[in-house]
Amino acid sequence: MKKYLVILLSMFLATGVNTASAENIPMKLWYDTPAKEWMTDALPLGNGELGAMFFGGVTNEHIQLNEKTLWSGSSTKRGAYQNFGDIYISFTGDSSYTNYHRELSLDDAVGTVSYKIGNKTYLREYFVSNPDSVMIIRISTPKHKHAINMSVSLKDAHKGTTTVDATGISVSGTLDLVSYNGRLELVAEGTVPVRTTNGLKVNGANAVTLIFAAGTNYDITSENYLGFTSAQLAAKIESRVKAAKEKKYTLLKDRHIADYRKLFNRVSIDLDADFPDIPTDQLVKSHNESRYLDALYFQYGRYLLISSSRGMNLPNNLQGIWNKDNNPAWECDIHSNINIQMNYWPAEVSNLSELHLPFINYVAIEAGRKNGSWQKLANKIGCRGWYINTQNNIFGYTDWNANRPANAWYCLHLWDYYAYTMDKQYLRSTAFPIMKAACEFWFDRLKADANGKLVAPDEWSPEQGGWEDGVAYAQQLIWELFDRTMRACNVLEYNDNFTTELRSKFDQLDNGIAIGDWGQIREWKVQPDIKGNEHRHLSNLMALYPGCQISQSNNKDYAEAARTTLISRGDMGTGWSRAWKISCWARLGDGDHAYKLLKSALKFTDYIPLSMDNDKGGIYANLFDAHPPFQIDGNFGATAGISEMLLQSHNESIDILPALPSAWKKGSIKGLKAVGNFTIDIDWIAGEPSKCTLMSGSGQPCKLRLPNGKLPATITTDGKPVNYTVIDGTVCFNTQPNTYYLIKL
Ligand code: FUC
Repeated sequence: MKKYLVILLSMFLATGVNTASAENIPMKLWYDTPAKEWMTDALPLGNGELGAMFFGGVTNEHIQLNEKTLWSGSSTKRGAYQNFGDIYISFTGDSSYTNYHRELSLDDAVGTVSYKIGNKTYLREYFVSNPDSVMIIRISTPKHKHAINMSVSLKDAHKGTTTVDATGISVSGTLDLVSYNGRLELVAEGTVPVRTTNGLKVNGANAVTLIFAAGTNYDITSENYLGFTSAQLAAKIESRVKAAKEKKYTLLKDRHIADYRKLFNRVSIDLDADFPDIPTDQLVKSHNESRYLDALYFQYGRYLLISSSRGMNLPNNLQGIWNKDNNPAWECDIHSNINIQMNYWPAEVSNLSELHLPFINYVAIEAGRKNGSWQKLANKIGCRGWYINTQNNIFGYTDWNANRPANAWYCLHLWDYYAYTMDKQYLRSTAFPIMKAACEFWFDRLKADANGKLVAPDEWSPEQGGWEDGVAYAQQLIWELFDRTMRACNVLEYNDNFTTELRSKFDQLDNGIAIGDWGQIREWKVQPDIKGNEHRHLSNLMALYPGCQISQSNNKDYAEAARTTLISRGDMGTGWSRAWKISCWARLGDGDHAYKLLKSALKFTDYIPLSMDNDKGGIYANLFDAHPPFQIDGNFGATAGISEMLLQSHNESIDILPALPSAWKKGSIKGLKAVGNFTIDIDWIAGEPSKCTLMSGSGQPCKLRLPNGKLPATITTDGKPVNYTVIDGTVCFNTQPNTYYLIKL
């Protein structure tokens, strides 16, 4: 009964575009109390650039704000990602409330808070719109007039200027380099706002709409990272607010939901779980076995990516775009030795390819500069090309340990976008020049060891041990870079001296995989691998995931050694480390062990201080991943890991349900993407696939592998049978572009 009430309530709340249907279980986080802590309880909203965390307090509401480019620092100073400020709303009148409900709907990216005071229901709705570039907060009492009495203020998180006028509050200022501007506009229905010392007040309004816009004059395409003057910036923000003010609230909301659903609705997951009738915080604390939570957590990663990675050519940072501190952990930066890459692991497979571009374009712009900091680093050690250090701000400043192999790692992302979309033009003009420059760096840098093998001198295995030649981390990543660049040369029919050198260097390259005396993949050539070392980084398993050199089908010995290494590393770790291990176990085809890691990643915690302990990781009540503190890579890593359990396509073939855990007996996943621009729906029953639909986007030949060497009963397109051959258990058939294929089992 309760379940249907909840579904009906969400249908009521989701006005407009597309109401949630009764068959679809709502995907939402919900609570029966306001948030206490920013990090563990408040709920995130965002449009890729503008972020907000709402608390949902009844008498005092707090909404903390972020803008993706608000950084202190410059091209010569590290700085940190900053808080933008806070909106505070206080409501006057009776404060004894009942029926409190706070939620974040992943189906429409709208937050709501509702409660009753006396016979009046108070409703608040919150969203950050991508089409209108503003945050909207709507406060109403649906069945009552003149019931809203409130005052609002906007607090700048820096020492800028705040001005209040008849309809809004503006803040502006300058940090080390960038200037910022924000405006909060208040639209009251049934009354007019009155100015107070630090904000605005309304008495007896029927409804209030708050519109917030913010920005900085940052511009990554310009040499000094600044695009325009602060006056131009102010005009831009002003016009955004004005344009939104001219639209009706329902129109703003419909436009937002329609835009969001175009991305979110591409993938649905059903793990045969009912909608739970307990709030999400209790679900996390008490129901670690919940299949609903597994599905919700998968979709939450997609929600967070849509909300933090659009528009601006900058990757989401260690906390996506959500950060309340001016001095956050690790500066909330672009951390290159796992974190920023993990943020993008779900992008292609979970059908959000265009959200990969903010990261890819950032790499292409920075690595493509004539004499930027990335090129200078390489030149300084006598090499062409580019590389980066571990810690990076948004102004090209890069410091802390050299992370030369990260140039290869970044290039895997550049290649993957091509591999999933088959966009040759992108490969030719955006990705290939950057991949080529990274290869040239290594042509100049690699040296021959005593056996004549090419090794990277003086490298580190993040983040442990000393520096030495030919560490597995560097060798495995360079192998993947050379492999992808060879493939790019083939696709583009690129054949010159570079290709010849690449081929020959690739032949001589130490592939970074050596099996050690206790059966492990060796991490170093000189330093010993200690059995039982549970270090969070899996730097000697780059070739298992995200790389593809180690796989069960390619080399069973390597796969077995990877298994031994993973067992030694253990099933705990900081948040992101647990998430990474989900994908590693999935690549080894061990669904139950991958599931064990997923449960380890979903372990409830409310621990906030920074800790490197392996037993402190998990998730908070708001489903943010806890390193601790909050670090968003673990959210994205888990979404990628769940995809990896259900579909893999890194090794020439498309593997259906390669690591299905026994806990997910029945279910379906619809809309995942595979290499070759295939979109795939899979249904399974009793742990076995029952039906699979494949949409070929580019007409590539299809090679399909079903679990346990199973073969299809029929393959049809438009009701007609499709001819296929079976080679070593792999089902092969040709496809036509934009055509569906139905595989019955
Ligand atoms: C790497 C990791 C840490 C942390 C930091 C932001 O240095 O080793 O665990 O995630 O990035």
